Amino acid sequence: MYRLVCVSCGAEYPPDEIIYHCRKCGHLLAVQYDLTDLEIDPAVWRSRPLSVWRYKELLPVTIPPVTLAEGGTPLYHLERLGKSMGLRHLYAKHEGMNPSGSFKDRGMTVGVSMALQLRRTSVACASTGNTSASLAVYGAKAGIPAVVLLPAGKVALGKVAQALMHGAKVISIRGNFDRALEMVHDLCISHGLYLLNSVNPYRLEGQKTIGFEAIDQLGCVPDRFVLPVGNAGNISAVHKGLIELVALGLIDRYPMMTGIQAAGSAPVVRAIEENLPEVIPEPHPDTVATAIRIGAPVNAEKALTAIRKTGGLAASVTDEEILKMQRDLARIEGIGVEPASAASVAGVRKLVTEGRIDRDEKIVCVVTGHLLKDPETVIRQCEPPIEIDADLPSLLSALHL
Ligand code: AN7
Repeated sequence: MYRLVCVSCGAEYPPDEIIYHCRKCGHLLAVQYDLTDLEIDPAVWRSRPLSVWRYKELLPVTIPPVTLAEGGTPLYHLERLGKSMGLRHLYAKHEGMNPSGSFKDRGMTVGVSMALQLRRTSVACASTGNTSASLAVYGAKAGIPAVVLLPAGKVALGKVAQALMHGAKVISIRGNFDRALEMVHDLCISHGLYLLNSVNPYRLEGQKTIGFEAIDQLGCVPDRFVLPVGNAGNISAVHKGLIELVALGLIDRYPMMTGIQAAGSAPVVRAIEENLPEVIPEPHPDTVATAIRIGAPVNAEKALTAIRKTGGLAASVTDEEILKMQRDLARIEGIGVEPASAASVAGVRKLVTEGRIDRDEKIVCVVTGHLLKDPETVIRQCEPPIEIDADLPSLLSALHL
């Protein structure tokens, strides 16, 4: 049993109402379960495969879900990279290993399942890329049409390729993500498409399972979760999941929720640093990490709470720091991620250097999307292949042998 509850004024709405904002105060809604009614046995959870659906008692879906085996992503111990920063317990949860190559699949398996449960016949989103790729994939699996709005020219190639190939109606707008989100919201309200951006409370339910899985894989609660922040949905979702685990008595403390943004797109970091009650939107966000090129994060209010309540941190990293970490993850650890994902680990490096992270902490960085999402940014950083004539002497000469 669950209901939708306004995160600000507490107004309640029935779970089958299609609503994205509180009618009384305009804030977002969250799914609230009757935790006392739930029968959750951690041994039963552990007996199921590691996946989003291991935790189905804490998810809103009651029909057979639209699923492609999402979640169950690896948690890597970054031994060498950690050592280079003086950290013994640095981990990366590689969300790029999901079906469409990003953490968004956790949200979409739940969100698109809810679209069917709520008898919606089409779905839509605005996206910096990964949400659109994921929605296209899950729309295809569900057999319903998907409409995606992208900021023209600012979406990484792999993501556009996925949205197109999986059959979404792909619209590029001459404007940024924040404007695309406003437009798709209006479209959904006026024409009944089911909106699957992170204003959708059900989608975020799927994303909270990143935290559940990491705790299960680590065998304990980490001291810190570090996430890249764009629309701030993911950091809020993971925090919400942890609140539920604490309420259920399954864990007894909170990891420090730590959000990392790109320097050119860092309204949440600014709000934390300047102790503002709310985020001031950045009108012209810009960063090489196009996934998190978001100036007006809709979940900022929840993210500020998550960071403040858990004694967490927020920090921004430059594009240079992001790209250096993308290369270091690739070459020192064999982990291929897109720039936005490298931001979380780059943030750790910066915070450790500044002495704001204790070197004994157990730290889980969420690396959110796969390297191949943005091949152009990869190619730009690397030397091109050495082209030679097809004979052995040329090969030996190219290898300086
Ligand atoms: C790789 O696809 O917003 O803070 O429209 O693709 O929950 O927004 C993507 C966001 C981090 C930020 N890493 O997560 C979209 C979109 C990657 C991402 C984020 C995104 P939120």
